[in-house]
Amino acid sequence: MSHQIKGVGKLDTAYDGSNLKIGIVHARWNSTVIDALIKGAIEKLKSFGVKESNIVVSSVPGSYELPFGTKVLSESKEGPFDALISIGVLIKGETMHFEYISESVSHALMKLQFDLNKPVIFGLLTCLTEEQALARAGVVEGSHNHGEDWGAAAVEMAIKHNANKN
Ligand code: DLZ
Repeated sequence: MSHQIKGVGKLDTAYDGSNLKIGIVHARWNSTVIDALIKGAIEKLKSFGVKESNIVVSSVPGSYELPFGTKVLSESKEGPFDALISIGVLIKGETMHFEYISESVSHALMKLQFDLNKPVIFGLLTCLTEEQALARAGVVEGSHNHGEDWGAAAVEMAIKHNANKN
């Protein structure tokens, strides 16, 4: 038996993402880590057949702006989107209000998906150090890129949600 510790695990089915439109909203703080996470998410979306032209990427200053930035993109003329991915990196050492931002952004993103009635994938890394953040973005040799999980989660949740609407 193989043990999967990190990542979204084995998917139930080979999802077809070729008709999906996905919005990615990312913060610009900690850009090395952010760039790697976005790349991982986009590569995974494309591996499910999501067309590059159907992936819209938009940025906000910092993670605190993610919930509102995600709402703005979702309601913009760029949509409608089947799912959104909100990506940010909070590093405790760099912010006195780490706990406040982490908690409020987590709650706001959870609530947003019910308000929008569409999946909003939680791509917020909350790390104690920059090394941890780099290791969660696949930047460190042999480490796992969580952005890939978020891409896979977006496709799975979009397809499950769309099937429920029809
Ligand atoms: C202010 C701040 C700090 C200190 N650290 C981070 C961080 O590690 N990651 C991040 O995404 N954003 C950080 N910010 C910016 C806030 O999220 C926000 O952009 C500002 O407080 C303006 O509302």
